[in-house]
Amino acid sequence: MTSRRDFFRNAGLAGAAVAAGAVSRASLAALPEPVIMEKADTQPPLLPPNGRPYNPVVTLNGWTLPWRMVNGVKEFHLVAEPVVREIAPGMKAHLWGYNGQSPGPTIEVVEGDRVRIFVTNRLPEHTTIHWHGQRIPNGMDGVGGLNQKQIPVGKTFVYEFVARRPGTFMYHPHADEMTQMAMGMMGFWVTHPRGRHPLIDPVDRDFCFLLNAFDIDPGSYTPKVNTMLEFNLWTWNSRSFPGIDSLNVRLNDRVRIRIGNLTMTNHPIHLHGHEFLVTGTDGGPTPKSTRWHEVTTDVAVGQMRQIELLADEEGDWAFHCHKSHHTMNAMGHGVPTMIGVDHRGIAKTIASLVPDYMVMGERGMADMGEMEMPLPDNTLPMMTGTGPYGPVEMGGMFTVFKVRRDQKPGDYKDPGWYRQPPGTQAYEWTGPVAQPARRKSEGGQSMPASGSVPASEVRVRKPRGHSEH
Ligand SMILES: [Cu+2]
Repeated sequence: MTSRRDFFRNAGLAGAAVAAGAVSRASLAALPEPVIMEKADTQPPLLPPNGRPYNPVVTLNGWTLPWRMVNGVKEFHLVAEPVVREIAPGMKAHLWGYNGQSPGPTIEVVEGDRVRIFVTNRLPEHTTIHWHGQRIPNGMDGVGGLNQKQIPVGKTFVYEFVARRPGTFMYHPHADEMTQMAMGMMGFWVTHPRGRHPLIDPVDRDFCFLLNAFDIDPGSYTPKVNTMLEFNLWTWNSRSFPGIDSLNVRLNDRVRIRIGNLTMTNHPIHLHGHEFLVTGTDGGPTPKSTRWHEVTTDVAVGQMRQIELLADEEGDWAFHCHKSHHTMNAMGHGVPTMIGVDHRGIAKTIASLVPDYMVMGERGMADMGEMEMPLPDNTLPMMTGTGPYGPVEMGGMFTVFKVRRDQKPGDYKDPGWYRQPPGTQAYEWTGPVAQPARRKSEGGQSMPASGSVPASEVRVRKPRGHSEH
């Protein structure tokens, strides 16, 4: 029997890191007491209180699960359960996750560690956990029906294996997988190398997060689990911009970022201002001869990518998925392209029927980033966020990589907005602007136009049965 005090002493929860936002639930005899996280904020790294030493990771808008050491075995307790996750300020979702949040806590161990993971099922249906990417005994691989019986509602199963290979991994159910992953059940796993590894360089900051996606109708709370492609919330660790914390580093820090994709589509992840190397996949560290510099790397479905860079350019650098639909929140789809369409006439008519009707997108969509639009409760604006110079017009899979000269080693706090040195920002030209010379005939040299081409005309049909040019 382990009391709450014993558990905390054994686990040696160093610092306020986890203790601050965590509560412990009352005892399950002989099991490590589950530690529950109540906050969606990025928690500071959990320094290993015992076992082999390692340099811990920081999980974006997440945390690392404490363990207890029993006769040389690291024991963890995961509780699969319904959770309320704040996707961003102003929107909460009813998800399924582990230990109070979705995704679940990151599990950090060291190559060669023997780990024992108790998994308690508090969901309304059975579940399992698959330890994606790891070399483990077949009976521990977690595919329900194939490797084990599913964990029934209310029961606890035990997984035990040696973390044989260092690298970047994840965990997720392999039971009613479509539903359980669409509801947010997943977590990150990092196995640190034991001592110096020829392909794993030490870094100053080591971040990790999962790419995930939800389909939650504006005004509702529960994801539609049958959605395959048309998700409306693109998230990093179940958070959407501006709810995703920035990655804060010190100038000239060596930085590693580990990314896993558990959505149904690929995400080209793009960093501004720096080049990086892909130093690892879920197959382990990449041979050095295979590494080349990139600024965007595609993370395909079910893959993990580990990137590394030297943060040697000060500033606030955008870091985002390069699919522009993935840097928008709900309402981004089903809005017709209205650029160039003059609908002054109909706006009044519709407004008499629909009081809150607004004309959208006549001059592009940028207005959406600053408009005060009436939204249903519990949803996020499509394009949002405010920077030091105005609306950022983003959402979804977007955040900021903040490189600062005066950020202290080990300090992960947001330093605020970057102050650019005078004379280093794009500025308005106030001199004369010459009209550009325009080509008179279509086609150019290779396909000269024969004869004159009539100007094309678009016919726009408007309501009330009449049409105009
Ligand atoms: Cu994407």
